[in-house]
Amino acid sequence: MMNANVQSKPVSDITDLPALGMDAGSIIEDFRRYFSHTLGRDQLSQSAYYVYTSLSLSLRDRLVERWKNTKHTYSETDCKRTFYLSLEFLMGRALGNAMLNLQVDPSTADELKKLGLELEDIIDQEHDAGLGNGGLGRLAACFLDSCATLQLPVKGYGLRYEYGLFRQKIENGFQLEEPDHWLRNGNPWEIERPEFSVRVKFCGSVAHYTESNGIRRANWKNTKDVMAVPFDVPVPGYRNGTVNTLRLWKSTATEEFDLSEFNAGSYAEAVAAKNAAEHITMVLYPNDASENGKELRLRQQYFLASASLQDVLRQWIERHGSDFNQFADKNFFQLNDTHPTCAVPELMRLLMDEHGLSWDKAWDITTRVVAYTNHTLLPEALERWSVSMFGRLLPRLLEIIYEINEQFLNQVKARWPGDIDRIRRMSIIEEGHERYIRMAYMAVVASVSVNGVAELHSHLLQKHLFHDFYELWPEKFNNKTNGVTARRWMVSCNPSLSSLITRTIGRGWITDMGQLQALAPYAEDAAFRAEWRGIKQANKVRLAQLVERDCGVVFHPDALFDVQVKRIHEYKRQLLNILHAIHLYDRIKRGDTQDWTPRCILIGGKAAPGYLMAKRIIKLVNAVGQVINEDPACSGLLKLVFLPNYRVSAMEVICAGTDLSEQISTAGKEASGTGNMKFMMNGALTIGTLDGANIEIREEAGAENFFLFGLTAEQVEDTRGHYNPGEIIAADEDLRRVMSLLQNGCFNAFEPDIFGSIIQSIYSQSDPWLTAADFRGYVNAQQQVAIAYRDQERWTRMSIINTATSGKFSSDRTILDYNRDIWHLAQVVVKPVSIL
Ligand code: 26W
Repeated sequence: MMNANVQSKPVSDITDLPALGMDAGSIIEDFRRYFSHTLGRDQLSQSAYYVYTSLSLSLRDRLVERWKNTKHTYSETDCKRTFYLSLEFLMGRALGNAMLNLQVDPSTADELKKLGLELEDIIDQEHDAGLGNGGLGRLAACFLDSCATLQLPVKGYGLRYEYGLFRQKIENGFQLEEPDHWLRNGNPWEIERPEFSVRVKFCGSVAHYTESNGIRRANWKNTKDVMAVPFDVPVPGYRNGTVNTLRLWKSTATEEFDLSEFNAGSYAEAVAAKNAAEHITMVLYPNDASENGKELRLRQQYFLASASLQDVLRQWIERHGSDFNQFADKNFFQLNDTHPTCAVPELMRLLMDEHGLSWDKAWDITTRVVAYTNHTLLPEALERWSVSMFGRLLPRLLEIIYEINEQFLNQVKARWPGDIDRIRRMSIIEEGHERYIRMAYMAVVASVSVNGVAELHSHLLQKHLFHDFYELWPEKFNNKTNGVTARRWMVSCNPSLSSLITRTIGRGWITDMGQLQALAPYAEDAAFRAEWRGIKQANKVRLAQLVERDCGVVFHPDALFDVQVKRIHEYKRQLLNILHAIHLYDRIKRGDTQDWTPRCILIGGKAAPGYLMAKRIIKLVNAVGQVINEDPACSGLLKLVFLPNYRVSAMEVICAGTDLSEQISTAGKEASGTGNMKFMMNGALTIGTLDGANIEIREEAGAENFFLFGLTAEQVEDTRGHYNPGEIIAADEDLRRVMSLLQNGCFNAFEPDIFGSIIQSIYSQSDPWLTAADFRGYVNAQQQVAIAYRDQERWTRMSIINTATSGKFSSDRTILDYNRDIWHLAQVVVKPVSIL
């Protein structure tokens, strides 16, 4: 292991260099040197990937200057910091973002052209950093962008998965998963920092002893240790000199681990042990909203929590020694869902066992520095770890959790004496045949703040999942409606719309999205509308090219582009969308096409590999799409495609070219949604239920600019127990015909019965997603969409109003709310590079 202390006295600072030029000439010069000298390439080996790497390195150098300034400034000012702990960071591509936020001279593109290189093509070479599943991971990435832009000292901590979320291939309409070895060609955006490696303990046993001063201590011994090696990724703020850090941990074997086995003559076992250590950060778990209790996943969670906390404590001790009195005033940890909740008992352990604090002192600190964000109400997504597995892997943590629970339950008993049922309900340990640790309850008990991610969701948390806790500690609970960053989701992915907006209302909106309001009056300006429409049209052409390349289907840009992209899940009801597509097909086949609005439907998203129903839904989209797209009767009227391998970089093209955003989850099930916000700010109209942030989107845009349908969350709850889809289907001729087409094998002539389970689920009286119940409302709302779209002037007005009223959904607003209510960080201005 590299020694951090190998330093002779410096004669002068070897890093004291003149600032790098930000002009196109300097950037291109560095780019050429990287290409030719560092990577050793020439004209003949001008593979596009080396070009991408060279340009990235050239920009990274410029980031590094600002990065060092930022670290230096944070350290000098000894400011309070927040650490955002997350098992997922869905960063997507970095190059375009770095160029935007660094304000690279626009003529750089022209200079590249002179070398025969297209900037767009270079940017397109970058492999998405897909270290997340969906909403929760992308939210973490948007938050980092906002924190850096708002000049808040926030550091992300995550895992450096060797394999990100799987690549999705479609074969014969079925999803196939392929490993995403995203680091294969190297990653110019990370810097390895082996000097800050830390040791993480697993397994072993705990011995208790009494010190000479009478204090009881625990010794966690005979552990199997794994090293955590940090890799830092720069997170640039928007043109403000701040570059924050995302620190990702990679697991490796300890040196002595190998050695001891090797000396015993077990070479093969030694290598196997090394493998086991390296497995921890090998792959991202591809489950979105369903927990499967796998041991390796718990290892990942503890590995992140322990490595990150040790890293923070090391930095604390370097500066403050072992005096932890001010620790809670200077540090804060935000837990992105329960996934990093091992941080609670681990912080207790480190403070007590490693730094000698008493239980009470450690608990006082822990409960002042942790906050928890919940991202889902779905019961199958709530993390529970079996006590027996947890105890084998993390025996010391289990002891601490039991102690936390005992003290907590004493509080409950004091407040509600004799209420045995309440004790059972609230216990962090779920009793039963097998005992489980309820991670969400532990997070609530330890946190100063518990928040949901949209108004409705936060309300439902208080009403149901955490109701008992809300009664005990109402002051802990709050809402933080999600947001997304306008830098990636407008400026960079929709440059023509952004420049029209900037020409019209100035550039302030990029860091203060509320200013988009000023666009509203232009909805009444015919010339402005024409320009707006022209830009949307061009973006639709770009989206159509993507669809043609990846699906082999031609989308006509005059048609209504109707898009649903998100993880495939029954609660998100891609199935309802398909039923509508079949209904439109049925109308075409029976000649009901008067006043038809041509429509191109795009559905995309990944299914968890073990989620069979979701995978069957993908097959259904492809099957229905094939019939529709091949039927000459549909030509010019209707298309339906499934876009394979939906990911961040695809969404950048999709959201700019979408007319209609599908947000059709069963009310009460989608915590917030964030795709809905990306579509809205890019001028798409929403068809949606009163779920998640849709409610707030409709409030902001106005009911007249939103296509609403469906049961409310309350009605959904009330329907339980007396839902009769058979009756609904029988009573609705359109739905009856749709079901017949499905049942008669119209879409699976050569694969009998493959959609049986789907058909059954729609007919089931216990269908939790109430697909049949919302069919009529959905079809009617879609009819309103079709009418509105035929009046292009009206549609464009509504589109402009949607963008103009999307300011609330900036992640800058969300982060300011977190900071005002929870983190209380001071803004730290970093001195610009040039004047140092
Ligand atoms: C452990 C298995 C697992 C994995 C991921 C359980 C739960 C999750 C996440 C909570 C799923 C998720 O991404 N939730 C989404 O979070 C977004 C950001 O807050 C919300 O916008 C989405 O509505 C919510 O589904």
